[in-house]
Amino acid sequence: MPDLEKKEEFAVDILGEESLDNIHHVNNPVLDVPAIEKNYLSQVRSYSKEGNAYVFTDGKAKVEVRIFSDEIIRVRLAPQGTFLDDFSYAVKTDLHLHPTSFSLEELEDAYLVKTAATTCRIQKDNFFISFGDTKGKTINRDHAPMHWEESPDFGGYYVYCTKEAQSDEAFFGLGDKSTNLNLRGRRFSNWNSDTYGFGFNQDPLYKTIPFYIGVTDSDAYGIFFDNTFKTFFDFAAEQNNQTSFWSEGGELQYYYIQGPLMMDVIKRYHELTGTHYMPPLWAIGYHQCRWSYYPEANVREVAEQFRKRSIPCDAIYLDIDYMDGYRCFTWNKRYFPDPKKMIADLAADGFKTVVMIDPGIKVDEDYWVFQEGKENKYFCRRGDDYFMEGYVWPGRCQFPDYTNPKVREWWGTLYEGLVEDGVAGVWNDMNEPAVFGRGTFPDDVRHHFDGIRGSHRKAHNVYGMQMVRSTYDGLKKLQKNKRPFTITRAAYAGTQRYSSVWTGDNIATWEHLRIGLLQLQRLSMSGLSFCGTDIGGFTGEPDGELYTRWMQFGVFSPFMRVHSAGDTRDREPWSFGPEWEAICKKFIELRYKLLPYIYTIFWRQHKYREPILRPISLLEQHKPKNLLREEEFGFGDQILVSPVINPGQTSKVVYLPEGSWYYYFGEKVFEGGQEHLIDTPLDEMPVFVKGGSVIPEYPVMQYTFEKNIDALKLNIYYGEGTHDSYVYIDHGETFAYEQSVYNEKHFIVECQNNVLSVRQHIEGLYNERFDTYKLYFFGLPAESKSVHVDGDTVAWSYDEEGTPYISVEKEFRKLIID
Ligand code: MIG
Repeated sequence: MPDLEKKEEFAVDILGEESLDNIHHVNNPVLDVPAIEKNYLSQVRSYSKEGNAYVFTDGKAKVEVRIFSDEIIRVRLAPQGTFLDDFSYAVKTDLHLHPTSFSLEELEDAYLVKTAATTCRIQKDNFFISFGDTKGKTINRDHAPMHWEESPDFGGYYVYCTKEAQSDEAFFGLGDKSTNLNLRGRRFSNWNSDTYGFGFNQDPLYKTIPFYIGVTDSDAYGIFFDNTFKTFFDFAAEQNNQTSFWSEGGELQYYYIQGPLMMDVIKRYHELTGTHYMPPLWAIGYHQCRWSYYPEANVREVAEQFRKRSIPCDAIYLDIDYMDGYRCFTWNKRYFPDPKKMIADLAADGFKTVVMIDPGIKVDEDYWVFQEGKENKYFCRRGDDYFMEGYVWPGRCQFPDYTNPKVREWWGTLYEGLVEDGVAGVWNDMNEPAVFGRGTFPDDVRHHFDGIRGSHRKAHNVYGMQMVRSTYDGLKKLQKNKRPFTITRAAYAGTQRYSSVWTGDNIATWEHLRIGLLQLQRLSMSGLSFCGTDIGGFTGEPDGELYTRWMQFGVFSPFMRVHSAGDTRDREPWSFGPEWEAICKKFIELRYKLLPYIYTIFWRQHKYREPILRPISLLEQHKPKNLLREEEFGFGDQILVSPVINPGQTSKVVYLPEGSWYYYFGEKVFEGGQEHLIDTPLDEMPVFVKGGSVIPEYPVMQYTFEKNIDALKLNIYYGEGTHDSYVYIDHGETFAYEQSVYNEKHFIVECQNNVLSVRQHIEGLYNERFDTYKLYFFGLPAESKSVHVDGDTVAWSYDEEGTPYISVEKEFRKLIID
């Protein structure tokens, strides 16, 4: 409370005796305003139960501990006792999470909130919060009570959480960071930024995924700090024994996600934030992009070359130059006089057309998009109500406020013309948002934030996500329930529900090939499985070797697209001469052979929440050394690759997880659980198939659905033990799979004492056109002689390479080779 006497003294002091009469005007008792400093929770004084949550208080501040499931618990802090709106762009709105049971137990020194799997302990005397299993083991604990500091310029608080870092703990996650997989010893910030030609360790980049996983060999847990303001993470960098995260505003709100395996944590993170829907099949083929292919003759020429050279390709991209003066949703009629015809011709030849759309709308009174946006007040405004204006490609622009649901709805309808023209997919760029000169919007820009309101400080990191969300929703309606294909550069946690992503403007260097390898694994662990790099490097000039090695990595990138900046030399697969072309072709063909496998791992991602790329740490966290491996990764469950990322490399040490592994380009089988030296000739790369797998394979096609499949080829690899494999098939286009119109085949392969058996279970309502499987067997013991399928004996056939195969009805139940 201000001390009035003191105040008077103070006034007399600085103003002199005569101004005492005016004391009530000098109403600024500076000395009595509490200093701005960090405040910490003190002691727990009481608690109350509110539905699935308990709210603890130290008398003033409140902490809510809400139970989402047995393994997911959310903690929120209200420094003055009032929580902010419970709203999130990241978390799914249709969450179906429930704990099986939970209870509160009061001990002398603590409260225990217990679920069937997790114990959250709130220490009474200091408000430390910790998490552990139900047997008393602590997995993650506070190093300091949650704290905050008033933010006088903006209101609200800087909010902080500091946890202990164990000496052997490694950290993973955070989206697109261009650094080592293990984040330990580093500090990061999240503020979506247009970072052309970014470097190793540069931070922040384009995306904000405030989710990390802490791992020791025995336990993993996740922390999802769902805060859209500029956030910071320190992984035992400043203090070797502490991990902190904090924000410049908003609420200290985080989800603790229990393991014990990294895979469990990632799946549960997907439960909260969703997965990517099944992409249209063509979206996982090979894509050719360039800034920019124009005019029309150039686009047609590139497409023709692909077909002439028999190099498969499913999509061709039009970058900004297709527009009329960079006005979104228009065509430059000089370059593209009849876009509808061009797109139809390309489609007849098996090419989908994807076009760029940016957020900046040209300030031009004669331009319908600008007119509509202006009339309906859809553009962002500054603190003092001026329109937010800035320069981007079209010149002076205004920017839609995608955090307004009405604006999202409107933006979605703008694609009508492009969809009518036959455009199949949309590429959203510059949505950090990027503004020339100043980088991004100033902080005072106001946003609707779905009715909750906020300045750009709060909306910045979700701007791109909300843009691509509206693109996705719009396309879904316009394309009559066909699955949209969208790609975005900026993202916030949960963006996977609406879009694929790419890593932005990388450089044509070997270092960047490595950065891409790290980024894609990290994105995949952070919920954004459908990700890719600009193969070959966006800026700079790759030589044939770098381009080709990058193409090889591209086969095992969930999104496979070559892209390059306008001022670089040609980047088509044939641009580096016939030798490199032949290798690139071989590898693009490999992508097409693997399509049914890749499609299946997208299904596993969508339905079972499994990340597509799996670093070794994720496959085998129980071996401490594996937490540091970063070049090998699982591409789905059955294929392991280790891209070649150095020039002139003729061999490479590759760690293979437990099990047996078949080298894809030869006969050799390697024992897992150890490292091997693998030859890396230019036309091969370390690719291995796990013993016991069933890998579906399509014949090479020039584009998806070019040919009908008469019989599905399944490659079966002998491997001791019992192994599960899946093959997912649907018609590749609509959301009918949500009504079970798909076919999921589950194969259980058992190999023991030279006997191999395969059982099959089929689920779903889709019936493929083919009736038979051709089963090819690899690594069969010499003793294997006869084949019995559902009781009948079947005769062996052999292909040109001598590989034994049989044809069986696709409904077969059980097969034994002994
Ligand atoms: O200011 O549209 O990252 O992929 O080719 C550059 C032109 C804008 C940046 C994207 C890049 C794209 C380029 N864009």
